[in-house]
Amino acid sequence: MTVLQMEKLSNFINGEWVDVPRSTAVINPATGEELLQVPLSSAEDVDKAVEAAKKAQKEWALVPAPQRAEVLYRIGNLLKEHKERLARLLTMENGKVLEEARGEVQEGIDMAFYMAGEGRRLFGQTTPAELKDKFAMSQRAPVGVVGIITPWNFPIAIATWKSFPAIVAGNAVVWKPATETPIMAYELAKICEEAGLPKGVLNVVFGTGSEVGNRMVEHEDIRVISFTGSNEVGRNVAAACGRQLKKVSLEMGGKNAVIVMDDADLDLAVEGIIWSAFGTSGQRCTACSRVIVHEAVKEKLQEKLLTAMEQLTIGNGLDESNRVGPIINKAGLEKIKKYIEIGKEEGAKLLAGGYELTEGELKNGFYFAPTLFTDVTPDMRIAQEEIFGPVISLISVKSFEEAIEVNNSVSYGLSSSIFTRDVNRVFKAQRDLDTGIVYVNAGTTGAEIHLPFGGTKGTGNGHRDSGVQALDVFTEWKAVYVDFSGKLQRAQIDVE
Ligand code: UN1
Repeated sequence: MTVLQMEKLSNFINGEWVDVPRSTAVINPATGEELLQVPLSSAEDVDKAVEAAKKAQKEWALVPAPQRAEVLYRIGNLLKEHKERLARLLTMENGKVLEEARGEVQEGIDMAFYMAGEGRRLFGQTTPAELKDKFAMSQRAPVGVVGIITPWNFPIAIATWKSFPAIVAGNAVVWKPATETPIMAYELAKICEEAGLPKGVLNVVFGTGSEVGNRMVEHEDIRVISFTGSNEVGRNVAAACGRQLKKVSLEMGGKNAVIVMDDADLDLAVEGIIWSAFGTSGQRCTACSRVIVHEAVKEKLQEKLLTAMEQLTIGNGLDESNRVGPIINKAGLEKIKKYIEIGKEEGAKLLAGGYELTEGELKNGFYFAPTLFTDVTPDMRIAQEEIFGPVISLISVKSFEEAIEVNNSVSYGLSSSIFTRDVNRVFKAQRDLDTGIVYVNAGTTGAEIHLPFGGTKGTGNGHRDSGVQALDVFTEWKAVYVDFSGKLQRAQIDVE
């Protein structure tokens, strides 16, 4: 039976598919149609998942890492085999256009193979010891049971950024996917099952943040929480984890800018802006929502942007002629509309878009016209707060230094980009842009999975997803000393 023939999804606990009485509808944002029901689990369901994970983890940690990695290789191959089908399902539950959905599944495939490689590395360090006939090393140890909480905008990629490093390092996972996009979670759990991941190593509990998420955060046997979502929720998660001295890794969005200098290739800059601002309808943490442009090229850039925006085709992502899909749901749409009003009240000039699209086939979905504000000043709310929609604010500056300053003037620090041909500016920018990710002559999106993903300031709390750095979230460093002198040697005292 394919997932769309199912009426309701089940939790995946200890390798079993477990029915939950309460549920809510999953809506295709392109059409407004119900796809199926997703469980609304309770705190007790989380407890059961943690219990299973705890038991499974003890065994899993003893499996040699290269063998743990073999499961990830199989997962990677299955993801590859099912890529097209998964991409279509992803488009249906999330709305992103098929081309982007394929790209997202590809991130999952890449992550599987990359982390499988870690099974033969998981490097630690050997260091000299202070004393004779003594050996010292530090190695990574799994933390135990980890909780991952993932958003709807990248329902499979982000899940793999978090679960695969956790799994290869010998942890067991309790995962709460977003209720808007549970199909990717179901499919990934199915693939893990088919790949032979031992039962209990990955558990999926569907439900809301207030029930499932809260219990995960409070549960004393979950030693790490890795969360991607809104700033407001992330701060609460961090506070609760802090009270329990629980490690927490947060990724909470961005207010990413493309800087266009007076010497930039403007056509290239426009392509970069269009792709990173309107791809995924602006619903990426990395989406470009500010364009900081040198005053000498402002008019020209504006004109070129407007022309390019007119060419964007908007509609159901399953139709490959569409470049921009819907917004996730009504609430997302309302939030964008609210910011359009705020922008107008603040005195920004609306040059394009600014309205919901309801014509013809679009009427039952949630669509918003690509929007361009100009004459925006850096302190306006539309230039400071994350809108999570297809809205760009154009800010004009007089110099390179001012551009950097404006870029850094927001509370977020995820991604940034600069278009310039001046090599000195390139190197200054990569040093001075206060974001976790910097692009030169490319838009703000498109992070690759083998590099660290995350940001400074309000974007996170110093941890990174993906890349080898993700292992730091899911492992503890253990220092090991082996004294082979046959006598008691006292460090710091018996040193000759
Ligand atoms: C996100 O929006 O949270 O860099 C993830 C990118 C993608 C991932 C985005 N590779 O845009």
